[in-house]
Amino acid sequence: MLHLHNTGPGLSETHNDITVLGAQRERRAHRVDSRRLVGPEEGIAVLNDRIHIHKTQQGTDHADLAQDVRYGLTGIPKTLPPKYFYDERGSELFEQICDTPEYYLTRVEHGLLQDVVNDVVALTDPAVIVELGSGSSKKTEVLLRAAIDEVSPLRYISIDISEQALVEAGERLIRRFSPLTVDVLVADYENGLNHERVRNGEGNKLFVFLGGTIGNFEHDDAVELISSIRAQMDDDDRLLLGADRVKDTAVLDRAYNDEEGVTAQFNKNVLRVINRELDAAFDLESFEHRAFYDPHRARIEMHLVSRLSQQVTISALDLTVGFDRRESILTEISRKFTVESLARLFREADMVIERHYEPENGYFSLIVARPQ
Ligand code: AVI
Repeated sequence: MLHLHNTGPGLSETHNDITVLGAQRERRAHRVDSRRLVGPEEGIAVLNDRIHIHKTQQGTDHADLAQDVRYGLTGIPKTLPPKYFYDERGSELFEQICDTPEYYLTRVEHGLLQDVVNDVVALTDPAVIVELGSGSSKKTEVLLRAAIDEVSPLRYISIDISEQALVEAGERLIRRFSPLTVDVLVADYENGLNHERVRNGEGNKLFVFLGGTIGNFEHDDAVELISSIRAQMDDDDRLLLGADRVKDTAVLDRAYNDEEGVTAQFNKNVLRVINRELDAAFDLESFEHRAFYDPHRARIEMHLVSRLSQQVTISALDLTVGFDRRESILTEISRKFTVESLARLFREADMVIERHYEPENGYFSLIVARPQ
């Protein structure tokens, strides 16, 4: 079951409408299924024709990491940017987090997307889907299945820094959906959004930013990111954004402290990355994972806390970092939104919310927005 916030004229959806949306989805999914191409046996040549991989950042990653680590670990308090979680191992750990019973975000967003996807497609009529931070693109399949039709070709552009996950996902998608072409942009968001593949092209574009990743940005950075998506949009283009919502603190705390300890491993993975890439000597056992919800700032904070007073050398930076006992590194924030804070976010990015979908428990939001 689903609620839609009434965000504009003519939008007085009720639960009855949602039932209808579900029925449309079933019919449409059936029709599209019968068009699936498929099976790896159908050939790598076709596959290569329909997938292009573009790397935009070769050579800069390492310098960025060095600069960010020096800046973050010599500052007060110590911080590290969350993007460095996601090497191959980190991306796999994140996929595992999504499967833990405590991490509701992925499941709730996926279910909500299934419920509303036909409405989203009818509203946005995309010829090109541009996804930021797509990772394994699993949820995107729901969207692609609904957006592909018999006559018009669909182009999918995925932007992420995790090359392996992107390429695997791209290959899977073109096997599964026959009229689809894929451009894989191995890039950060800024470079990806400015890529000529994103700037050029016919037809409506639907930009997609799912998973609640917008919450990993401070407010001003989130406004800047949405503004830079907006800068690539024509009047008929749209943005589909997923955002996690403020809810019971215990539910939030559990989601970032799963019993199996996958999130703890994911958190510590940033130290592995620094050890490997910058020849550092972090002892992972001497740091503990700590994540908690701060209701005043409406955000989860994730930290790595030093169990002891220690010095850690980072050879490639010619730097030794001192830690007091219980001193922590802030490794990630994950902001949680209200209907009002989401409205403010889009307003400040000069965008208008056209649809705001949420499940009955209000756990998550999917928003379709257009340029003001
Ligand atoms: C990617 N991002 C939306 C996740 C989140 O929930 O903020 C990353 C994550 N960190 C710990 N668990 C998941």
